[in-house]
Amino acid sequence: MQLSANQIAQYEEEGFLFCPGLLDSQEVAVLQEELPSILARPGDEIIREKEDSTAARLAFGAHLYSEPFRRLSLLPRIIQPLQQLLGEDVYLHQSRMNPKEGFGSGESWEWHQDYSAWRVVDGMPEPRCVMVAVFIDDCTAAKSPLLVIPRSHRDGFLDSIQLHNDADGYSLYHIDRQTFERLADQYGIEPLIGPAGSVCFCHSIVVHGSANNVSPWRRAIMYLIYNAISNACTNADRPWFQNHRDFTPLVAIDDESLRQLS
Ligand SMILES: O=C(O)CCC(=O)C(=O)O
Repeated sequence: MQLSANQIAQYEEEGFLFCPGLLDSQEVAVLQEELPSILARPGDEIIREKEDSTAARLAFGAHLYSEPFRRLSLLPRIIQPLQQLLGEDVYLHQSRMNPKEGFGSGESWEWHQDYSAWRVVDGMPEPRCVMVAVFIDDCTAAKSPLLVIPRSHRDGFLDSIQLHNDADGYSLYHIDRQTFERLADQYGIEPLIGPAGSVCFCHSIVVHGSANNVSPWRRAIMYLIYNAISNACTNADRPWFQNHRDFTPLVAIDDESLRQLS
């Protein structure tokens, strides 16, 4: 899939590009069916919610141990737009599934720029990477959607960050209250809402966060983080599932590959 000049301009202007229904219902069903076995894994790659250890908060690296998610990460519908947006080949720096379980188990996320941890911890030189949010479930207003501050990438990398130990083994750098208020007043806040299979290409320094999911429904999003090859990380402190060290340029697979698993 090639993005149009208008779509590229929109990404650059707003800091994100939302593509509703990029995956069809067969592809979504394959991914949804795979999810429970990923969340049930016993390893450190699964981070649990603090208040409910039966609920997963994040599942890192699923594209490395799940065939459906491996294929998802290599679809031309995803890889080609990234090559356009970044102007070069990409590798996958990190993937994380956020299942955002219902009944309040899926807790909130402080306002942050994803790039902070990659820069401070992983040594990523520039914010030349894209966070691709793939909706595994419908994301509605009731299910605590991802909230973004459009255009906030224009303020660059914010040094007003504070370390917040979010869960065992996972740190989040969130922005301070004053900066958040200024950005929200200036640019507003937008919820990312759409059916399962929608995909959002987000700039890595767009400020975002989310509230507790108090609905009874799960709201899973798979975040695939692609980095420009020339921007590879220099630190290897974090484990394989948070900071991938294979900088080989990704080659897209057949666009039917995920659907073929249904
Ligand atoms: O999916 C969400 O609710 C927020 C997750 C998030 O902000 C992140 O993983 O960086």
